[in-house]
Amino acid sequence: MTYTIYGARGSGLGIIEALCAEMGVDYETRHVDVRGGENQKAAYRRLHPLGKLPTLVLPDGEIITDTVAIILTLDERHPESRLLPPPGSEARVRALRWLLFCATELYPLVEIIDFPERFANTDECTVVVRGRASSLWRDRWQHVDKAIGGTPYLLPEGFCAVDVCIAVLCRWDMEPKWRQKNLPHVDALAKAVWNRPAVAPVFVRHSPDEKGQDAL
Ligand SMILES: N[C@@H](CCC(=O)N[C@@H](CS)C(=O)NCC(=O)O)C(=O)O
Repeated sequence: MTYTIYGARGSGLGIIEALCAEMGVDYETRHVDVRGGENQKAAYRRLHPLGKLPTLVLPDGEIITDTVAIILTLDERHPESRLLPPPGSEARVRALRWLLFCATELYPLVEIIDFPERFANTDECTVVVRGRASSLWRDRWQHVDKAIGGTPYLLPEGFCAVDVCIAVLCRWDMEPKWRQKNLPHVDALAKAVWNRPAVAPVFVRHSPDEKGQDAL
């Protein structure tokens, strides 16, 4: 009954790894060398057709890509872990709303910020496109900040998987000081998540290296 999660340090792997640690399920991680282009090679593309991370492989070999699909699958397989509030509850509606906000309005900007050349055909355009995505990234986070109930988690009902998504995503393309000043609720939520006993060691593993660089 071991889950296998593919990803890289500092990537969305941290979300799935932290959730598996919270649930106390057996899992192993497989490092994908994004800087070396391993994610774009045929072997990894057999798992994820676009070469993105993270990818989860279930104990029976079923492959799941995309963070929301992974979270919903884990929630369904381990309802006792309450990764998300129970089906039919108002809290679940709010959790799904902000989970999807993270997945559809925030996460796609990361590809533009990390790989602007995929969206522009000159160096000049690349700089403009990256700058615009980065500014949208900061604007959109303001909506997450306003939505946080402040317990310190998103929902007054308590911790859920969306908090982990927020705590991982808010580390990207954002100086900690800027986050603290401009997104005080996101910052407090992230610190609470990073300090959870099961999550803390995962977050240390996913912190930037001594040169301040992520693995991507
Ligand atoms: N839709 C995917 C997006 C994942 C994604 O963009 N992951 C980044 C790393 S955090 C990635 O794979 N970047 C490498 C690339 O785009 O080639 C999800 O929700 O998991």
